[in-house]
Amino acid sequence: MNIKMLEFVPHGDDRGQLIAIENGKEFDFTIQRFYYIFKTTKGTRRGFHAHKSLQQVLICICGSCKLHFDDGDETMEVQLDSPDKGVYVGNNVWREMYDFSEDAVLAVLASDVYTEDDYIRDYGEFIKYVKGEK
Ligand code: T46
Repeated sequence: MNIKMLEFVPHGDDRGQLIAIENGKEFDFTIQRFYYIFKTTKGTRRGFHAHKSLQQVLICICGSCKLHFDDGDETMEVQLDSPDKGVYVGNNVWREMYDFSEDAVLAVLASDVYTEDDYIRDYGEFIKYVKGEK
């Protein structure tokens, strides 16, 4: 599956921790967009789509959440519960985000600007898309 767990090394001292992410260091794409999901409603499940081209890195910078991934052949569950942990999500991966803690802030670094045309929001269509492409 086009998913990779990432660990960021904090610069820590007696004042606290700092994590820096620079283009070309932790993953291959150039960051074109940053967005974050917060104040999620209790019990909510988001996502339910795949991207045709977009690559992203997801980091739960506060609190925790879980992620469900599906590439049409296999599924995978990931828990993000620390700001030094991230997950790279390549294209053609169905994703759902769930079990957000009340304080969760899910930050996302993306390889491109927002384009609705890049989304596949219907699971049946996604399966046809990936099966046709493989
Ligand atoms: C993803 C997961 C992890 C924008 O206008 N600009 C943006 O950059 C984004 C990401 C969203 N939007 C608008 C589109 C919708 O009207 O914000 C609204 C909520 O977006 P969406 O329902 O797609 O949110 P999620 O949480 O289901 O999915 C988001 C990203 O869209 C998606 O790329 O991988 O987070």
